[in-house]
This record gives sequence, structure tokens and C-alpha cells, in this order.
Amino acid sequence: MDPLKAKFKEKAAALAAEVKSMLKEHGEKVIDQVTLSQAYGGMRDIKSMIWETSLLDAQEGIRFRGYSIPELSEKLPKGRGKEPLPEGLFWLMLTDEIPTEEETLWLTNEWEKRRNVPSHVYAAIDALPKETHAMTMFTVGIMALQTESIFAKRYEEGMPKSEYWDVTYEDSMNLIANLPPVAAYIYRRKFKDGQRIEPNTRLDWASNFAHMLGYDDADFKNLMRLYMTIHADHEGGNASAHTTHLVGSTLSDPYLSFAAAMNALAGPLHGLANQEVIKWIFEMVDNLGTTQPTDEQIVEYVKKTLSEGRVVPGYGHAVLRQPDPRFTAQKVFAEQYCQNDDIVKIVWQIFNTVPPILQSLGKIKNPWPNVDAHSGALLVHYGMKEYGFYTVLFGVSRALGVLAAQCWSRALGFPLERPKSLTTELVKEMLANTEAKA
Ligand code: HAX
Repeated sequence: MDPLKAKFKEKAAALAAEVKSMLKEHGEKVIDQVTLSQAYGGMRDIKSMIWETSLLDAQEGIRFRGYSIPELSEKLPKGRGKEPLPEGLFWLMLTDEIPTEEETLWLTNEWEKRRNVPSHVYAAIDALPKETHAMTMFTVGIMALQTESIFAKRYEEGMPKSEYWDVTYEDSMNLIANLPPVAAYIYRRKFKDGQRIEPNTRLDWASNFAHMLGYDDADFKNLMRLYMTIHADHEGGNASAHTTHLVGSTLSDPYLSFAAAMNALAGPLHGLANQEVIKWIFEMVDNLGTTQPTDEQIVEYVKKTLSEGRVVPGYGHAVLRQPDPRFTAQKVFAEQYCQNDDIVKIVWQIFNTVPPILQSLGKIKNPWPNVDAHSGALLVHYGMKEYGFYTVLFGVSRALGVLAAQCWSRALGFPLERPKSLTTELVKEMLANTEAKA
């Protein structure tokens, strides 16, 4: 058994036993209650799911296994680059331990060994017209990869429940290894010459992805390491994570669950916001006729956007109530690598001018930037202007968190997810009964 799987097996067995006895003793304890507003209002803040790999605090932002982004930046191995390697984060999410440089290198090599995209995956993408959105191509590519699912094959053969975690781990590792070449091909086919760039076996996972996309600049590779790390996980309730969790709970294999998650990520209120942000900024620049607008011009443009009944993309969040630390991490990167870039400067001007305007609407709960407010400007700086591809980058990173979490879900034996729904008719009856009793 490989070292990561062996460590995961040991940790999972211990936690599964602990959870079992905790449920035996405290299973009936109440951890939350649900209001009518929550039932109608997108289930905000209802504590009803277990997600081991990360936890989100409204004020402080995301912590991966207890570590904030600045702490991860300090503690995770960096290999030959300047930013933490996503391999290290995956190891941490799966085992609750910061890996050594050697363990991280082992994982780089392991994903390298597992990379093997069948030709029918590229053929499935080729069957789509080039105008197809990159996220649709990505989902099709993942679905085509599903032919390789060990979970599905073993289930068909009658695998016992005790083996679910093992094949989920195998599928997750293989899927993560194969996402970068598939995603890179989508970029090359849709936006470049259609030729695949062969991987460089000496590079780590994120920088090899950059290389296959056609970007060999050392700083772009650092950006990809950072990008792939900070977008990986955001606890379990966000739409892409929750979709993976829900679909996986039916024992759909990791490929099917992850493809479903990517369809959730493709919505403009979720991951697609990263393309919407830069599209909106490009429209602003075109509209104003300058890449160096004044704050006043930006304020006017924001007001125009709001008056058209549109949202300001990249701002607001269902949980966060402060600037997103993932936004801050990208700002820190930009301050170091590209502070004189016009589009980066616009992103910072928006950061200074937009929150008070949103606040003045009197209805928005969080006027601060989220992760998507900054990422496009960094990509544009390095020449990747094709914003229709940005959500695919997010998706490749998101695989790390949701698949590590899916390994945990199968190891802890989580059952089919099936919450209760109500009709408005029944709600009215319940209210009438409560009033009658009062
Ligand atoms: N611009 C304008 N209005 C906004 C707004 C924004 N950025 N964010 C919220 N509002 C509005 C809402 O549309 C809502 O208006 P109505 O009552 O008229 O419907 C009101 O303010 C209250 O919303 P909220 O409770 O503060 O926010 P929600 O939890 O309902 O929604 C969203 C959170 C992220 C969907 C929301 O802030 C939004 O639409 N933001 C812009 C899109 C975006 O950046 N999405 C990415 C989020 C992060 C992420 O998942 N990345 O992948």
C-alpha cells in the first residue's frame, strides 16, 4: 500500500471508531435549529453536514485542517518554487498532517505515474464545436474519463462496503493526475492551435499544468501553485463541494460526482464569477476608453451596473463577512510580481471604491471582495486573456478538496444524503397550528 493511502487508512479507522462512539453517546444532542427564513433562503448557515478537510469562519475566512492561508504559505513544502505546492495541501487535507518535502515529492511523482488520458477523452472533447463553453468541454472530458473508474468496476463486481474508501482513493488520485492534461487540451483546442503540449515529467503538478497550457514563465508557474492551493476547498456547504457530497452519497463514483460538481461551479453566482469579473472590467475599460480610470469613473460605472439590475461580480459572499483571505493572498502576490499592471490597479481601485457603494444598498450582507475578484487580473498579466477558460482553472483546483473530502465520506461510511422538503401549503398549516396552540 502506498504511504499516503496507508496513512489515510490509519487516520480514517481511528476517526471512524471515534465518531461511532460519539454518536452512540451523543447522537440525540441538538446542534442547530432551522428557521422558516433559512428553509426559503438557501439553507444559509444550517449545520447539517460533516466535511473534514476545511472549515470556514465568517470573519476569518477559510482554514484548511486548522491552518489559515498565510500559515499554509509558511508551512507547506514549496519544492523548487516560491509558493506552496498543492500536493502538500492534498496530503494535509487527506491525513491532517503537514507533509515533508520528501512526501510531497512522492505525491508529485505518484500523480505523474498515474497520468494516462485515454484517447477517447480527447475525441469526446473534439466532438464538441469550438464555441462550446470551456466548462461544458471540461465536464464532458471528466465524464469521458469515467470509463476508467475503479469504483464503478469494483461495484459492478460486488465489492463489499468495507472497500469503498480504497477505490474512492484510487479514483481520486487518478482523476487528479489526469485533470491538468484534459484542462490544458481544452485551452489549446478552444483558444490556441489545437496542439497538445507534452508534459514535462520533471515539473510539479501545478507547474506542469502551466507548461501544458503553454505558459513556461517561472512566475506564472508560481501563480499556478498559489492558485491551485487557495481554490482547493471552502468547507462543505458551497455549491460545488455540496454537489460532490450529494452525488457521491448515492455511491456515484468520484468521476460522476466531480463532473456534477463542475456543473455547479459553472454558475455565475459561484465559480463562473471569475470570468464575469474580468469580462466586466474589460467592458468598463472599453466603455471608459482608458485602462487607467479614475476612482470617480469606476464609481459611476459600478452605479450603472447596479442600476441595470446586475450584480457586481466578485463581491459578496453567502458566508464571509470580511474581505476573502483568498483575495488578500492574490493581492499580496500581485504586490510582489505585478503591482504596476493597469488591470491589477483597477482591481485595487474597485476594492477601495465598491464596498461603501454596496453597503449603501442596505441589503447586501457582505460588501467585500471574494476569491474571484482578483484572479483574472493576475492571469491577464501573464497573457491569459481568454476569460472563458478561467472557471476550468478553478475546477482543477477544486478537485483537490472535494475529492479528499469524498475519500473521507466513504471512509466514515456516510449514508445517502436525503434532507426533508416541505410545501408552502404544509408550512401554512404548521404556522396555523402553532398560532392555534399559542
Ligand atoms: N452586487 C450587487 N448586489 C449584490 C451583490 C453584489 N455583488 N451581492 C449580493 N447582492 C444582493 C443580492 O442579489 C440580494 O439582492 P435581492 O435581495 O434583491 O435578491 C441582496 O444583495 C442580499 O444578498 P446577500 O444575502 O448579501 O448574498 P447571498 O448570500 O444571497 O449571495 C452571492 C451571495 C455570492 C451569490 C452574492 O453576493 C453575489 O451574487 N455576488 C456576485 C457574484 C459572485 O461574486 N459570486 C462568487 C461568490 C464566491 C464564489 O462562490 N466563488 O466561486
